Amino acid sequence: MSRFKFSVGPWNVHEGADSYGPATRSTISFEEKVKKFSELGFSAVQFHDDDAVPNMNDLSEEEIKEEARKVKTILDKYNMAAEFVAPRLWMDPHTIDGGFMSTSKEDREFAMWRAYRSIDIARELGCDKIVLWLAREGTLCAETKSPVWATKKLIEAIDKMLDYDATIKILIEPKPNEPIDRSICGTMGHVMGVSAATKDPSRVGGLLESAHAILAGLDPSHEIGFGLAMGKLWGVHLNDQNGIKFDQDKSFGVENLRQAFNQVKVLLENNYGANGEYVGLDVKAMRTTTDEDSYKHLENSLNMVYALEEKAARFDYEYQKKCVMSRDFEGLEMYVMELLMGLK
Ligand code: XUL
Ligand code: MN
Repeated sequence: MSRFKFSVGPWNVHEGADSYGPATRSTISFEEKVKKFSELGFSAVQFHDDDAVPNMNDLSEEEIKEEARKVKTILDKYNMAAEFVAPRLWMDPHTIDGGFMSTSKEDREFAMWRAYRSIDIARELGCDKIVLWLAREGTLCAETKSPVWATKKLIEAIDKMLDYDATIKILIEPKPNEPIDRSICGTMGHVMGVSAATKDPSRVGGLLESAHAILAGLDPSHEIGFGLAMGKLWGVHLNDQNGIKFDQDKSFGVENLRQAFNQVKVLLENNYGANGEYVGLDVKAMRTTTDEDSYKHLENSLNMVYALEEKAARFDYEYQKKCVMSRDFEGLEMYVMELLMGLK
C-alpha cells in the first residue's frame, strides 16, 4: 500500500504528436481517461483551464462555470477529486510573447481574465489550487523586456489572483527554460522569493517537477527538500529526464534510479501528503507506444513509486548514522546502490 495519493492530468495520455512529427495514437475521450485513471489507482485529476472547458475564450463567465459543473459530474461519477487548475496561457494567440509578463497590456489583461476564469473553474470543480507553469514568461530575445519589470509583473498578477478569491492558493511550477529561452522563475528558490514578495505569502507556494529541476542542473530531491523546509511544497510532478535537453517527461525513475529513490525518500521522511497534497505523475508515453499501451507509462511510474517506497522503508538509518559518524561515505553510497539493485 502506498502512503501517497496520486494525481494525473488528461494531457498525460496523449496522441504522441511532438514538434517533429504528427500523432501516432488515437484520441481517448476525457471520461474514458478519468475512468481508467481511477481504475489505475489515481484519486485526483489535474486540469488546465481548457482541459475542463475547451473553447473557453468563446464563452461567457457563466457559461464557463456551467461547463465546469458538467466536468465535476464526471469526476463524481468515478469518485475522483480535482487537484488544481492551471491557466494554459502558452497556446493562445493572445500570449505569443507571454501572459502576465507580456509586453502588450491587452495580452496581460487577457492573461488575468484566464487566471480569474481558472479560479472560477477550480471552485466549480471543488478545489482551491491554481498552478502557474510560467511557459513563455521570460525572454526569447533578452533585450525585449527587463527581468526586473517582468518579475514585478508576475508578483502583481499573483496579488490580483489572491484578491479575487480570499482562500485560493497559488502554486508556481518552476522551470528554467522551454519553450522559451530564459525564464523568470526557474527554481524553487525563485518561487520562494516571489512568494515572499506577494501580499499573502501563506497562500503562494510551489509544485516541483523532477524534469524541471534536472533542466536547471539541480537534483530534484534537493528542490523538493527546499520546498518542504519552507512549508511550501504543495504539489510534485514526478517524472524523469535524460540530461539537459528538451523536456522529456519520461516515466518516473527510468533514467536515474538513485535520484528517484531520493525523491521518494525525502517525501516520505517529511510526511508529504499529510495536508492532502498529491503525488502527481507528469509523464508522457513515447511516440512509439501503441494505442493498447496508452496508459503503460502511468502504470510503470506508479509501480516505480511503490517499489521505491518499499526500498525507502527498508533503508537502514542505523547503518547510515554509523557511516556518517565514521565518514564512511563510500560505504553508505555502496549500501544505497546494493539496496537499489536488490542485493540488500
Ligand atoms: C510543462 C509542464 C506542464 C505543467 C502544467 O513542462 O510540466 O504540464 O505541469 O501546466
Ligand atoms: Mn508538470
